[in-house]
Amino acid sequence: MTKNWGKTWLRYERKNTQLRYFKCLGLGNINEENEIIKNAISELEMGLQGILNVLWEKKIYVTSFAKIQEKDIFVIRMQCSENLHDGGYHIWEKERLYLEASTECGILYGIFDLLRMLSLGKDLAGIDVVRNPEMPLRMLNHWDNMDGSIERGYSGASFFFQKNEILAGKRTCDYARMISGVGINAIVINNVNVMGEAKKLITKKHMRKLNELSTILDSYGIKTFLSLNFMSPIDIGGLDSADPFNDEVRAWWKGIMEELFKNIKGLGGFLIKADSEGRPGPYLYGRTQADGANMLAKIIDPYHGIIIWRCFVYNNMQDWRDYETDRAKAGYDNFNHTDGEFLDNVILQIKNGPMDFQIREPVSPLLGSMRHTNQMLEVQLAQEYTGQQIDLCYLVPLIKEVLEFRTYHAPKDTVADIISGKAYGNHNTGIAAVSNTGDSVYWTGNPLAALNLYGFGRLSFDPGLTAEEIADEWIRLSLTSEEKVVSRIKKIIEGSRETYEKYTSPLGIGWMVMPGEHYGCCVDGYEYSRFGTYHRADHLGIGVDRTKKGTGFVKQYHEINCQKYDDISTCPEELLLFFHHVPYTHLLKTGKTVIQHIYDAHFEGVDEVEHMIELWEEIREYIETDVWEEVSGRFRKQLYNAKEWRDQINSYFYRKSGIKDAYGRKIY
Ligand code: GCW
Repeated sequence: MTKNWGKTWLRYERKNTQLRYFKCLGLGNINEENEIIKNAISELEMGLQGILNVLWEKKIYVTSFAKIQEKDIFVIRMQCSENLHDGGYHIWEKERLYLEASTECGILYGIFDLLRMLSLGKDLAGIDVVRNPEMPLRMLNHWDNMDGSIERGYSGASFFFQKNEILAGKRTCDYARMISGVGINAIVINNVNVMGEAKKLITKKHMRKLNELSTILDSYGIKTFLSLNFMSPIDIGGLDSADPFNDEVRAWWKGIMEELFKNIKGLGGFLIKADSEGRPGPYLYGRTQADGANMLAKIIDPYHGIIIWRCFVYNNMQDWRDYETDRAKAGYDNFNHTDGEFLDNVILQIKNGPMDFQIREPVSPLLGSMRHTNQMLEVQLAQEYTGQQIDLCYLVPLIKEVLEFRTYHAPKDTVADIISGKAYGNHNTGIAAVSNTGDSVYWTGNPLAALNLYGFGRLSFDPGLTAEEIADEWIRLSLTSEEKVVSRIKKIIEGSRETYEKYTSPLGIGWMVMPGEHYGCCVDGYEYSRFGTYHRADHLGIGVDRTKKGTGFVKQYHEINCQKYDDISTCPEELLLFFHHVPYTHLLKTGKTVIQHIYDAHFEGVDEVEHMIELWEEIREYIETDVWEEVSGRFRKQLYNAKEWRDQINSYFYRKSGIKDAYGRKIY
């Protein structure tokens, strides 16, 4: 079962470069008893042996910098310096190779980077790099349930929970290694929808095992977070209220938190989904979101705990006949007016788009609009609406688009500036991704989906990396470094997001998926639903009018973006139908009508999947058989899916509009 398990990008395969280094090692003023350092050194040991075939000689360890001997040519030391933030490191070569960091995590990340560079065959001669993580919190959110299932999980069962018990062991270690290897420093282990046994995760019942798990994570510099149920005082505390202003409620939480922080090593804090999709919250008691978050934040402040409060608050009981209410407006409407009310150890977690992880959405207008409130970005690696790890969809380009989006709210105004703390000078900020992992032998079901996990981590550390650089690294570390194969795989991956977009819902309108499961086409699946997810297509046109004259959603953006989206001539065309209702005959900048664009994109999308499959066929002999076959099987399903989407969408809009395809292709 475990052929590839745990290897992914930490394969450490043989490279015949740089042999002159690493004959021995000088450990400077490093505490060798520290668990993170122990793991860092054992990683180095494993890596050097794998990559360079250099054997580790423990006997030449020295414990103080002064005692480093002439022959020690790799020096690791702790050094406080203004240039080095928590997790940052400096690697340079001057006769010897040096690694310096001001924290244990910095040493760990530095070693991972060094091994990555060696694995990639980089020349370390003359190297001099200082690398600091850009985002303070670099987090994965697991939507794992205690029965072992994973909400929106497409990679098998949970490796944190099974049959209502916590799992902690080899797989946890391998996971921790893998994600700390790309700079992840926090994870939420349980689903934001806290149900069943998970409600008891904060009680004594699970404490010992939870500590075992968090201790492993902590030894890789990863903080453990738990999702909380705001109703816990009632559900498990036996109280008759969960009102944040109720003294008994507060006292109850205080007791719970004291126990947790006393007993769980590396506990970072909590993630809360409240007043959202049926999960109750402070609104139930006429309190604000800030009232709810602050009540908990105050209690855990003495332990340096953090409350991450999700902004996914919207009316999920909407009437499709109602053209006034606009779900896209909900995040901003619920939170923006409370700017400045949240305590400093609260972070608002905001999904990248105002709707819900569609293949194309504008950036949430809430990002950056609250100058006096900590914010972090939430993206989704689990491809709920983007192919469910069957269809290939490289998400780094999407995430980068979000990070580079200019909000105009501050002199440094991109989303990356806001969530790294540069825009407003705050420290409690960061980025979180809904994880795409599970107990699959490849971690991510589709072996190629591991690139999204890798890429997310690398970006959270260094958003300046390009999507191409990230893909290149990952392919070489995980699959092959054979040049002609690397270039073919890059071709397959590069445009995969656009390909997916082409054969699914057009021009930013989103949805059109099978209700509930969210895979596969169903054009009207969400058209008459209660979720606020409409395309508003009739025989004349399609799109949601979110302009000033429509729902007014555009007004939530800074004036510059507001104008851009409001004016149909400046609105980016890939988002046209998100912001405007247009006739099918509306002309795009390409000179095509909207309807012709829909037809063309859908035919192209399928052609592109066929091309991906051809490229994958060509490299068969260069890829490990099981990996090749696994991916191949998924490509076949993707092709089937793409054809279904193409034919259903094209037929649907042909039937609605009565307008023929200019090229007379087959439409049903
Ligand atoms: O889109 C919805 C998903 C739910 C998820 C929710 C959320 C965890 O379909 O499965 O619940 O988003 O983000 O809270």
